[in-house]
Amino acid sequence: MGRPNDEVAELFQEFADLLSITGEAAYKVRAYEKAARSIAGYAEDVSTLDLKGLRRIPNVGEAIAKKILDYRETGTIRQLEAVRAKIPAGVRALTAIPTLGPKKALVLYEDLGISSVDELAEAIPAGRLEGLKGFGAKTEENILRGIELMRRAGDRVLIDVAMEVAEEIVAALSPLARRCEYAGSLRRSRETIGDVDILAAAADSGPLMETFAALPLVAEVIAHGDTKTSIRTVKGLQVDLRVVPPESWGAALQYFTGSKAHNVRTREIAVRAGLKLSEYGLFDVESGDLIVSATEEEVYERLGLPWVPPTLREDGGEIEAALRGELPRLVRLEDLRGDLHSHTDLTDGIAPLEDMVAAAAAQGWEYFAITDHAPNLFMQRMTDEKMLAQREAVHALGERHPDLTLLHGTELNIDADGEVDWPEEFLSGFDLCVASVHSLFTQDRDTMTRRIVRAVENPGVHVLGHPTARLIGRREPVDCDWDAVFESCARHHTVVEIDAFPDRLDLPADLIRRALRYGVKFSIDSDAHATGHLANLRYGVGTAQRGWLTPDDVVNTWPLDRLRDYLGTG
Ligand code: DGT
Ligand code: CA
Ligand code: CA
Ligand code: ZN
Repeated sequence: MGRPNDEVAELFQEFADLLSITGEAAYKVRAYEKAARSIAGYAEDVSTLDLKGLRRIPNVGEAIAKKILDYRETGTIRQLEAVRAKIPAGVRALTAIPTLGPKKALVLYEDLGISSVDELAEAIPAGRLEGLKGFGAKTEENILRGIELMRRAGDRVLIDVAMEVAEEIVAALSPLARRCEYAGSLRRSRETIGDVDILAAAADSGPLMETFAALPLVAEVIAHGDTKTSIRTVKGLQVDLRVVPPESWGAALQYFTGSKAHNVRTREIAVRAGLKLSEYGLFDVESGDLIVSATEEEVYERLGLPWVPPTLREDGGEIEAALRGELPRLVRLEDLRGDLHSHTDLTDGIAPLEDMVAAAAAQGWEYFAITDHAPNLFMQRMTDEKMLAQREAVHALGERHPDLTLLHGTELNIDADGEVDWPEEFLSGFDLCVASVHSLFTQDRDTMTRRIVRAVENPGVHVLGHPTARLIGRREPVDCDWDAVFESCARHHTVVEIDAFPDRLDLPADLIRRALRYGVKFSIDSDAHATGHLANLRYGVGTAQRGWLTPDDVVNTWPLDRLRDYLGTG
């Protein structure tokens, strides 16, 4: 089950969506949205707080705190049930389309009787929306893009959603097993996960299968057997548990980690060596004997290969590199010495500066950059005065954290032409500037390329933030000549960010590998808007590994002096 905070946050987000359908005032809708974000990002567990404790959560007042208590007592919120009852399920189905707002969904339902995504996907090309107020060609195109995005995402979930489930199951089963780990795409750190594969080693599978099928997160048992049991969680995610004898652990873990393409290659190598590799183990073909393979290292060794890190197992050249003894020493979470992108409640973060800095200090880092949004993201209401006051506060706070160097930075907005919020003179007052695209995502390729390259060339810009601006399952990456951008980044020493937020993971792994060829340097950043978000860095590291990055490629594994030298800010 999700963290109680996430569950409550989802309810308030839904409440906000439904209220906007019923025509509730915008400020009220926003209040619930803000509360949802605050609750999701709040460090303390809402299920343990009393009314007073709840009211200390930013953006949570008396009324919302009471609704949380109501939820805890009854498992639901009365006001939410009331609006749910007012809004037809058909409208709610339509609002699942990322590019269709609740108001337009209601119009489609009321005026045309459209009540499902499939129906809408047919109605648009059939011209049924023509003449409907507020639905021009551009809107139609947008909706179709949203449907396409949604269909492509299919039933896959973001990596953090799958990880939470996997870790809960591994923790529950480990006491009953010799070994227990998650395998499949999750172990390879793919950006989205189809289903979770859990592998356990035990002499007797019975108790493991029983415990698994009875876990509180199970909504449905799909198949129950001695070697494999599959369940569906309350959130609809499928989890397969396989139990193997301890002597097959290494071969089974290798098999179920995949990818299929990587396994095809390892099996071929086995065949050439007179061996047979399957989920049951590694066998000598002639004698039929099981070659004991308690670890993956042993399996790879018998194949004449060094152990291949799971994040490389995509048949993307890792077998060849392994045979040549040239696998990269991949960057790890422990290598990070700091974070170059974070927000506070001065803009859209939910934690005050002091809390963000304390959380960074607790990581044992050497440096930490605070990079709140610059003024052109108008909703955030930044001003020069606020920014300079924050700088003072950062300097003062720095004295309380002698082991942590605080960098006062900002996240600039790359405007339509590649300009950023402030002139060079003001920019030079910052220790570190991230610049990102936050608007006009659909510019054509040439315009977008010129726009981003211009920002990259700006001497006041140090990091290109979430470069493709994609939101997984919700917004396409911008169209851009990435070779031109990467070439420029390498030349101007502009660092390319790998934003670790699970719905961004931006730059994606395939583009990381492309950028690497230009000698680009990267930063793995949390883009944290709450203290808990620092934990997302693990997904940024996973993505960096899938891009074959070593610590030398990642600037925030470097000592601060080297980083400053590279950026020319020393
Ligand atoms: P997913 O679940 O779509 O995110 O991706 P995976 O890679 O977790 O795929 P999944 O769950 O179908 O299978 C887990 C692993 O088991 C897969 O990476 C490799 C192995 N595997 C499953 N079926 C086959 C198969 O038919 N042939 C081979 N060689 N390996 C398989
Ligand atoms: Ca899987
Ligand atoms: Ca599976
Ligand atoms: Zn941003």
